Amino acid sequence: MMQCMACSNDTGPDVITDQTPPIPWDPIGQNDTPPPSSQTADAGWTSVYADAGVALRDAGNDSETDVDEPTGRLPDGGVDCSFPVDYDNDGYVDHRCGGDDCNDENPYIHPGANEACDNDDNNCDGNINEGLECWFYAHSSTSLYKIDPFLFTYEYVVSVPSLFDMDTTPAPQFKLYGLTGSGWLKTFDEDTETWSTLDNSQSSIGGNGFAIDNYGRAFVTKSSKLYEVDLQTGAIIEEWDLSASGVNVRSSGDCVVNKNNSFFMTSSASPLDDLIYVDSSTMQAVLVGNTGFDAIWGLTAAFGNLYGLTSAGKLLLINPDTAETVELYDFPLSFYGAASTANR
Ligand SMILES: [Ca+2]
Ligand SMILES: [Ca+2]
Ligand SMILES: [Ca+2]
Ligand SMILES: [Ca+2]
Repeated sequence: MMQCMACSNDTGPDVITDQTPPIPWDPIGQNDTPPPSSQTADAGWTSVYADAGVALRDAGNDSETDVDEPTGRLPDGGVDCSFPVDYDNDGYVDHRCGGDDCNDENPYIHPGANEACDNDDNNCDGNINEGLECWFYAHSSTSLYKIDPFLFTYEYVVSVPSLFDMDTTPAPQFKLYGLTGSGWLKTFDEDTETWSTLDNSQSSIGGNGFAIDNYGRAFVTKSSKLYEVDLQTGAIIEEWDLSASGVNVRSSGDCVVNKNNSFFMTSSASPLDDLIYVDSSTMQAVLVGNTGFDAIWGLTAAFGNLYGLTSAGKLLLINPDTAETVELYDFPLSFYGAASTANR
């Protein structure tokens, strides 16, 4: 049931479920009066009440009245620098109040923190992801690239041998394998930047999606079929018809295994690509949802995110729980496939 925040006759439980700030504002200079029950902060939401010019916040539990705990936040979201503001309690003062915490809303961001591959300047030195290699492999029909999904840069590495898709074995080996359309598996030597063909004459599935899970098991998708294959010989170990799950599946270009060892694939059974999850214990396909994008031919699990790459060059960020997808960048490339990173 929807809670009514503004109802004057609200005598219900002292809980609200949305995060709209309380109204009306308790004027500065008045005593710190406990707010009406309908305006008490829900858990996790910072209530801001004025008392003698100082912003205060609720102790955090929904049913409590506010506590005289200065936060340095003003009703309009601005900062009150009349005292050293360390809003996120990481020991560093907000940069807007003369400190050197470049993000005082996040306790994991402060000087001395470890830089990580993400969209943040984690150590507040003014640079994002400095000193790190934050890229994954993706390829077109002819070329292998390193794609940085945070800075949106790409670097040509070497040509590819007619690959339909590729993936990497888990760390620490982290070896790149390519799936060709006609023959079978290729491996890539990073030191010499050369491809070699495995002795894999036993199989020629000709699939278009290829993924290696966190235990080194290799999978190929083709139409509604999912195969587990031997990574050295290409021989089919087992195969499943995913349409037996009652879900209309038609592999549209790739499959991927994320850091939780969860298997996803894109499917072109709908006008725009669906995201399909395959339960590895039952091998049942589950429709997560529609991505709203066409021709997602590459999927990669990288740095905790699930990325899609389209034949039109789009880099997509896909929510694996909902299939909600946003376009991050439009590269002047045509992606055929992508590989996950050692840090999936
Ligand atoms: Ca801080
Ligand atoms: Ca911080
Ligand atoms: Ca930095
Ligand atoms: Ca970073």
